[in-house]
Amino acid sequence: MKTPSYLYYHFVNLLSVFILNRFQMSSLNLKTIDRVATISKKDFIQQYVKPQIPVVIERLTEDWPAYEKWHLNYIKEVAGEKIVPLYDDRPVRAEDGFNEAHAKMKMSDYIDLMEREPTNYRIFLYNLMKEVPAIQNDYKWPDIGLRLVKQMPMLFFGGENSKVFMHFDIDYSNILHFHFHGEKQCVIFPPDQTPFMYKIPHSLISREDIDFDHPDFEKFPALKQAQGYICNLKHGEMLYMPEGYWHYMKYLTPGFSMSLRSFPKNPKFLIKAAYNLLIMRHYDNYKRKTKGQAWIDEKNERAITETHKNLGIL
Ligand SMILES: O=C(O)CCC(=O)C(=O)O
Repeated sequence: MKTPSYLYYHFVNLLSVFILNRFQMSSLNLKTIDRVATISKKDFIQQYVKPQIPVVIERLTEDWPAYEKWHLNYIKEVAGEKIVPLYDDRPVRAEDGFNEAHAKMKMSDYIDLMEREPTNYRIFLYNLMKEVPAIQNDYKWPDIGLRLVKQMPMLFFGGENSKVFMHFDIDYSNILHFHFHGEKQCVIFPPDQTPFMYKIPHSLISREDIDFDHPDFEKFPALKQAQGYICNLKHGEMLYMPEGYWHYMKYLTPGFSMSLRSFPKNPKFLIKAAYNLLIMRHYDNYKRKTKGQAWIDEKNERAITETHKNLGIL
């Protein structure tokens, strides 16, 4: 005869297994990214660049004028009159060109909107420094052992809760991603995790209906095998993302970021970058024009069927 205490413990046991399973089933396999306050050039190269491991450097910007200045009110002051391109999180459609903006607004109106309420409008890859050359004096090229591409860096802005879809960059660069004003969460995956990412063919993105905060493992079981990293970036902190890393970013509060880049060293990535720039994006644009939405739908479908076929998922 089973005693009440036996039944009680059995019940608690089952409940904890259930909770544990649910927990494992509902979250991605993510390691917290290493953090250092400062690091020498030699250690950065040895410990992170050579093995291609991400790291957050907390105090790299402390001696930049940007550390004091780069807040949204300053951007409003220097760039408020500029008309900026905005992107929301709508899925790619055939009628949109490659990286075509969804709306335009005066920078000051956009900053007011961000400060007033959560908005999913973001500014993606905008050359604000070309428009407002004065802000070029606010940052320094870090002497960190990477040969950085000395072109004007792009800036990214996002309102509270805005999300940058999971993607990797067309040139597979090493990226130094600096964040200002607010707090941002970054979820990143090394390029060798691509088989699990439901990559859309002829593009740089994962399927857009994947919610990387709460992935649906029934529909996207391959994601259970993906092993990535996570960090939260605060004002002035820099995330080093090695070559070709997938990244999904979520602005926890309104803020903005700047990326500096260094071309990939891995010859495989250099070839892929050249292919993406010279062939892939033109081919994709051509197919969108000639096949329309059917091309987008076909690619979305293939992201699932090809992923599952390659991994032997029935
Ligand atoms: O955080 C953002 O808004 C986008 C950043 C990004 O995708 C990049 O630096 O490549």
